[in-house]
Amino acid sequence: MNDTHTAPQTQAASACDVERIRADFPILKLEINGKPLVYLDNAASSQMPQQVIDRLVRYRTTQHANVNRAVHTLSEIATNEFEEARRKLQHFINAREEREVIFTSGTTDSINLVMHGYGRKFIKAGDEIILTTLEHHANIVPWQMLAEEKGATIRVVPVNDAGELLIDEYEKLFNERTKFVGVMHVSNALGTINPIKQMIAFAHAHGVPVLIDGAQAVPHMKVDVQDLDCDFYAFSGHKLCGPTGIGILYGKAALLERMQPFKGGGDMILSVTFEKTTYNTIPHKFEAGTPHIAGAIGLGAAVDYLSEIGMDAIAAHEHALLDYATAQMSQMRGVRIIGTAKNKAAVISFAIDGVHPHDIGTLLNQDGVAVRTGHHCAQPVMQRFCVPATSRASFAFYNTMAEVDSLVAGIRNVQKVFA
Ligand code: C6P
Repeated sequence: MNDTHTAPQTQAASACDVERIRADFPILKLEINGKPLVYLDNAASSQMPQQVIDRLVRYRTTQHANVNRAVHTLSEIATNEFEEARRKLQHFINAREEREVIFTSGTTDSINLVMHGYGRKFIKAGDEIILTTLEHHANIVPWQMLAEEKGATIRVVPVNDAGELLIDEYEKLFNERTKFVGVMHVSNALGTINPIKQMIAFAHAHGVPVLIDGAQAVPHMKVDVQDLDCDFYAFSGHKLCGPTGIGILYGKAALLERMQPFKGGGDMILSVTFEKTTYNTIPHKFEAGTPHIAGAIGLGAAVDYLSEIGMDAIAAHEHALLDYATAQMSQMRGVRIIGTAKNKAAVISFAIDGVHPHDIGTLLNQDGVAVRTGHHCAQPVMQRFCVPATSRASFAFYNTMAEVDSLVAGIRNVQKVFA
């Protein structure tokens, strides 16, 4: 290891008090293959603190019933807790109204809701939808399905060699046929933070609504949907220290009201006859069937937990981890970082000369270091950088500088094995 890179004691790290935070996460005490777990796969799914686990247990053991359906005490408690969770999420992203917050099963479900609810109603033959090269498949495939159904066209914003969107090219794509923009806030494959506020303003100047895939942003920085002025914003609970199977779609009320429901069934109706059904008000119009009540309540507890630490402190600590890891890895001969945008979140995709990414992942796992290897559900990004796959270390606020050292030591070991 280069001796100049000793783990810095950043102010942010102390603001985050990482050792105290780590004590909240039982899973971080695990050993894998006889080594302390170094969990660097947070972009895939983050871990859950005891506070969220306890909240789920309390719900399961003392509060569970179906919501919005009965007058008995438990049903009232469950309904109140479920709606309280919605308010917590509203405040977390600074939505204007709680009815703008829809519980879904995750980012994928949220984007599909917009495709079915907005896209199928308002996108017509000949219309154009702008996406970017960086998008996760969740923000590509639904739009391709729509384009095929309607005879619409998808236009794609290119990226430079650093993995930054070419904003001039984005602006050139707009014309009178442009009817929708879908763009991710932070790239899961490269870590690029996209200039979405600027992109949203440009789209709005052309009367075009914008959906933001915020799956990799909300866990790592303060997101204010009113300040961004986005029309839709999607994210998942399980990347946010919450449960799997729960997520959020934020949508501006005026748009949600004009949209058609995505799924039909109980709870999303006002009245049903065989002649005609009238739909419930938002957000319930989009929440057919029994929701993931525990998931919503658990996610509410997760955002309480994160808010207590503070999203600015989280962002600062993760940035310090990114800088420290980047400084070390960029000096390692035979190691290439893919994605070197100036504005990045704490994700490092990398390749090691002569070693398949899956071998990297397997050998790192032997050292207890969990990274993801593969195309990260972003195959167009892999094609753009001419790689079949990458290895990806993705950090969270509970990671330490010492864990970065373990990653770097693991990479050296991989190089030794394949020398
Ligand atoms: N990315 C990763 O390892 P779901 O599965 O619906 O919770 O999230 C899908 C999704 C959508 N957009 C972005 C930017 C994402 O990163 C993800 C999930 C994981 O990168 C699993 S592929």
